[in-house]
Amino acid sequence: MRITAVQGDITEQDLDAVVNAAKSTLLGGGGVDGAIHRRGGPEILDACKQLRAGDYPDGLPTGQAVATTAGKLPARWVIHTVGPTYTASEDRSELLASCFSESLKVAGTLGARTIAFPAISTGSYCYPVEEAARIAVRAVHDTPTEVDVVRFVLFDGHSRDAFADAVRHYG
Ligand code: AR6
Repeated sequence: MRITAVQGDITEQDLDAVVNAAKSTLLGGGGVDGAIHRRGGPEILDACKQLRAGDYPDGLPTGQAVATTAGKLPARWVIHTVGPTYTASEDRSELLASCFSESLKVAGTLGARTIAFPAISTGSYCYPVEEAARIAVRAVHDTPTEVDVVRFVLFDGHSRDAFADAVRHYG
């Protein structure tokens, strides 16, 4: 598996699947979530509403993942996952790691071989980016998968550097 960290916009990635840092309602929000729904168009929200009407009436639990169409995005699928909100009083690293391992499992069931991840939980959910990067890269590295390209796509230079460091150490 080839793991890389690049600076860029995840909505422009021409890979099989892009991962969305969703909220558990699956009904859109800000950050990456807002960008994916905006650029992908209403097909993604329609698919999310169907998931809510079907298998996920109470929303998607933290640490789990589910796929929809990618609408107008260059990718084929969006894999939605819900990161934990950071708190110093409780270790939520397993939940964050689960976002990556569960997304890879969903990718496997779709037959996706290439996938882009954002820096899940490091925006609105306040995870310190260096810690999140270590957790993310270790989780990807430790998950048995058919996926052979994993690209972390980071919006800002600081996050890119943190993920590039983690890839050097743990990838
Ligand atoms: N491409 C790549 N990275 C991006 C993009 C983009 N287009 N846009 C933002 N980022 P966040 P979270 C970066 O807040 O912390 C939402 O409202 C951003 O700079 O999107 O998991 C959802 O609806 C940051 O580094 O995700 C949820 O309610 C990183 O992506 C909640 O926020 C993650 O920031 C999820 O919070």
